[in-house]
Amino acid sequence: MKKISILGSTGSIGTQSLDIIEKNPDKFKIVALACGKRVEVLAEQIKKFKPELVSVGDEKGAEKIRNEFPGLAVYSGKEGLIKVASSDCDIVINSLMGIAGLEPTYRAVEAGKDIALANKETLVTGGHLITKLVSEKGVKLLPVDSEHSAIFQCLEGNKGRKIKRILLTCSGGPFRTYSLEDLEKVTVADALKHPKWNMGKKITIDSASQMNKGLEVIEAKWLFDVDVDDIQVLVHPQSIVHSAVEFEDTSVIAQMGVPDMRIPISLAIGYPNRIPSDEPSLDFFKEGSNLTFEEPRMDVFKCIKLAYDAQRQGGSYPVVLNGANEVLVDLFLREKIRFIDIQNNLEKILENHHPEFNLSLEDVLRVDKDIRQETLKMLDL
Ligand code: MN3
Repeated sequence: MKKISILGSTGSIGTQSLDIIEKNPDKFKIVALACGKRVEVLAEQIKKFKPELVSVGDEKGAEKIRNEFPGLAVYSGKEGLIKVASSDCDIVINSLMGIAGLEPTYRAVEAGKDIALANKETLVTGGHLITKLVSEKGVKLLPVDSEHSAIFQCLEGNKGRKIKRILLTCSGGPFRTYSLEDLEKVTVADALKHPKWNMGKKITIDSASQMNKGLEVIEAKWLFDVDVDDIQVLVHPQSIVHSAVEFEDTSVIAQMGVPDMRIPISLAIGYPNRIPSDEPSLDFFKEGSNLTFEEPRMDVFKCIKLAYDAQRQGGSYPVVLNGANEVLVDLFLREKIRFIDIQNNLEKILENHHPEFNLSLEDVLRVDKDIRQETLKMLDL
């Protein structure tokens, strides 16, 4: 029986994780849950999964839960996230959004917990800190991101073998075939329609701008200890090949399946076991019959190139890339800027950045806070 705590239990990954846990009561038990604002959803989860402690985004929400569940340990804010991250569990699923996931991941690893990581921003901003701590503590860092779960699976049984390239697949998002001019006319509603994956708003916009793939390149660099220049992005609109690894002899091993996040979640929380699924198998004569691969168009979708450059330069660049992107995505969702302004502004911000190196956790959080303010100031907002 594995004891599990979830950061972000009411989001897309959180609820799908709970689906799996509910279907496998002999394998998993919930210890702690943390949510942001969806207090009603959390209340339902508490009734069903009976956690020992919970955390809510703010005190107002925490008060509601305390009134409804007297005797339950209820926390809020960052302190609450850290309580859940270091609760009495075997594995923490981190599906928080954005850099808010970094410190809870750090504290969970510090407390000796295995991590099922769905929060890629953790590694984009603090990859150097987390990977070092993970090896010091001897815990497992298990990717939930479908591409990274694929790479992880391709590498199983190949320990110590030299990787020639990682082939990171990318659906291309809803604007895959657009020109720069077309991107100027994109609306929030257009950008929220992802052709293959149903996800939270931030990651859906990141998929539309292809920044999601840029962040995933950096995530893969840290998870698999490779140079970003040994990672090739393959645009693969069918989302059937979830990623692949090429070895020294040019042999390529790929992982395939239907696009369903419950598969990588199951593997991460069930590891080293696979959890049986009653979902239909991949039909090679239907959705698997026409698999295509294209080169990424980095002249149009500049975010991927900006991410490669930021990681090549290192230091505070990836932190700035991530922090400014989070602010710009939020501004786009609130219709304060156009879709194309996300990448245009990011390009400017990274060009003007004066980097710092050897960042501690505190440094990362400070650089992030500063770039958020600077981004708003630059845009007069
Ligand atoms: Mn992904």
